[in-house]
Amino acid sequence: MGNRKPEDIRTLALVSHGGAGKTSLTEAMLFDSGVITRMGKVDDKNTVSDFDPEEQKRSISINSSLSSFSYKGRTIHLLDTPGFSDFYFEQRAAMRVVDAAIVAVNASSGVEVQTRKVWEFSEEFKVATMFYISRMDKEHANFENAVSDIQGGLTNKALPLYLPIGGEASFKGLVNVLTGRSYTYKGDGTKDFAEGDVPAEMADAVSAARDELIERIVEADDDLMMRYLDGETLSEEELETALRKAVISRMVFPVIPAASLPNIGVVQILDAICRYFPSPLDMPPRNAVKGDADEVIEIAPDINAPFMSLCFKVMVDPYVGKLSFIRAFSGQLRSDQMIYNVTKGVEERISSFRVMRGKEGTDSKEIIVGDIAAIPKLDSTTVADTLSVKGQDNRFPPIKLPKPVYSLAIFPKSRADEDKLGNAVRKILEEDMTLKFAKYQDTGDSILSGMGDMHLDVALSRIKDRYKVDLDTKVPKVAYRETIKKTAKAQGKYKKQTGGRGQYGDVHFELSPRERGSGITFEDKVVGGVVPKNFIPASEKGLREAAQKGVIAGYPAVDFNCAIFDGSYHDVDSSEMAFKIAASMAFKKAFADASPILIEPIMNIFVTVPEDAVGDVMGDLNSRRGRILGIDPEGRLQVVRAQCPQAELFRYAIILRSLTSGRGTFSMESSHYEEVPPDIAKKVIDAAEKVADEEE
Ligand SMILES: Nc1nc2c(ncn2[C@@H]2O[C@H](COP(=O)(O)OP(=O)(O)OP(=O)(O)O)[C@@H](O)[C@H]2O)c(=O)[nH]1
Ligand SMILES: [Mg+2]
Repeated sequence: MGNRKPEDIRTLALVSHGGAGKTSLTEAMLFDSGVITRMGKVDDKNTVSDFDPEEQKRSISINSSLSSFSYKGRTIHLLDTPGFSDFYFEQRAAMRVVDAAIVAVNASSGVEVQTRKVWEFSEEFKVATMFYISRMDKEHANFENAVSDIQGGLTNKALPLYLPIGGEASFKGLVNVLTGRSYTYKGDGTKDFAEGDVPAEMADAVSAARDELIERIVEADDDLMMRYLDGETLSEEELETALRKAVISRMVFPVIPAASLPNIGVVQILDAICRYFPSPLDMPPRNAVKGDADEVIEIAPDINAPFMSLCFKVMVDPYVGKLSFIRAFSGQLRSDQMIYNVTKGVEERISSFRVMRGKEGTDSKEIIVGDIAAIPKLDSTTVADTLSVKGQDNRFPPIKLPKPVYSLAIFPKSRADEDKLGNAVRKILEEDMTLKFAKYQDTGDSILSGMGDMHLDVALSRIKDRYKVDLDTKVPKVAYRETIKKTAKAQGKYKKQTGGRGQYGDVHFELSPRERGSGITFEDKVVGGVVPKNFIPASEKGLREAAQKGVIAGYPAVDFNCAIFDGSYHDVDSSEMAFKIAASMAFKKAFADASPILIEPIMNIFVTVPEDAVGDVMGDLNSRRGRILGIDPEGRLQVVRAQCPQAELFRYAIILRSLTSGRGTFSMESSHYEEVPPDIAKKVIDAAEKVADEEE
């Protein structure tokens, strides 16, 4: 990749709802640009970008996959992202580091839930965007419907640059509405087409689309606008230049119909990428933070500025090792230089820059502004780190991670599995920022959390296949707590007279309820030294330890005040140990008399669904003991706000998918604790007793 100019680089992401055809388009582009000689298929599990065994097992993409290649003198860095909703964060992470995006919209289903999401990313990161109306050769493909769906639901600045010739099984080419040239494909899977004029029956449609497009394009250029309004004919070249300007400034989002499997229209997409998408130099500066201060500075895409890049992806191959994917936002770097990780404050050696094509890579000696490449074996680098050169301390802002919505408790099957688990989990977490792993003190469970059941399924399958760790999984335990509803007093007296020195401790406790979430307080109300000062801390310690284990069902007791107000001691036999035991006895008795209850975590949940699913979602939440707080419109969708016990939500990712045929998304966060209804509390207490009996 030597002697390249940043002007000739195009860095883009393919994004969409799951299955719209991104991976197939990538494959066709690689074929049409001569990089591969045989076109693979997702269903045959032999595409360049779906190379991961987990992807091939499921015939869907799971990770974003980079293909860098040359086409007509340009370097194209293409990130093929996964569209399945559990992996939407990969799409967002990709959108952060590209200059442009192609949103694939399935010609037979139009705008879907995830299409809307990726459109939000397009707006958030302000990347130049084109729409690819995909799978035009499939039955029920309907270009007009897909376009009006986009115009009505996403943006009215999306306008056809090409119109399809035919559709479904008879889809055979496309017409450029600006130039009036038509491209009719042989239909034999090659990229060969015959160029011609507009088919007569399409003349009116092409002319109308042309007028509409030109009206938009000239808005990007005042001079052109004046001449257009004066009725002047604008040259093809002028229109081309203005269209490029309009695409880069997001005033127009061109729409192109195509089909990757029969390879029709893919060349036109490639040409549009080269012609209309920005080079890195066309992009506005990126914000960064200077040193430890919060001072925001701008990083301009200048090849002569100091080298600045962002690591946006880490891939750990069990054989090749770790690869860190970086996007260069300014300057250039050679592989014989050192790279400085500003975020970690560590300098690391670069062995080479890998120019990636799926899982394969070739070595390159340099990287320049606009490039994406992978660097092997940067030990201290993780996702979202800023990589620069020594002496620089500017950092790109951190990435906001989504909260996990689905969790499983995991249990190693054998001792050997337990020993290997730590390493395996560390490796997969390094690659995937949206996975979380934690041991919960409350319940003792080791919990793996992520963005949905598919996400965890993939993670568990990787742990098993790559790292040979066998695990059982269970629905996590609810972190119940115990508390009291009224005040009660009790005495705890521990007295033991054995051979030598005896044991003596005696305390009187009064427990009273405190506000939810306020924890445990301890009050010394002893008068006249009936319990000597030196035994008070031991009494408190005994209380707090006993509270950890609870009284009614073994869950931590919380939110009460304990006052020690009386007691007695023995000159010889009293000890800290004896007072700890006495305190524990007093606590248990008083707690049992103070109307103890179980409380459970309540979540705030936000469910985003199309209007027609709102009723089902509300009905379902009601049946889960949920409380609907409100419904707010969000674009064409509705957000149902509710509170619902956590115990009812462990499988919500799966439930919502089946309720809405995958059209719903949700997020949740902990809110507060509430009393468990008596019938459910009884079941929890009975289950705890059963476990306690088994353990005895
Ligand atoms: N007939 C036809 N089928 C297509 C076309 N493009 C993709 N498909 C099929 O649609 C399915 C999904 O295609 P993919 O390329 O995997 O779609 P994707 O957007 O990469 O999917 P995810 O990565 O899982 O989001 C596969 O079965 C493809 O063979 C097309 O142009 N025509
Ligand atoms: Mg894919």
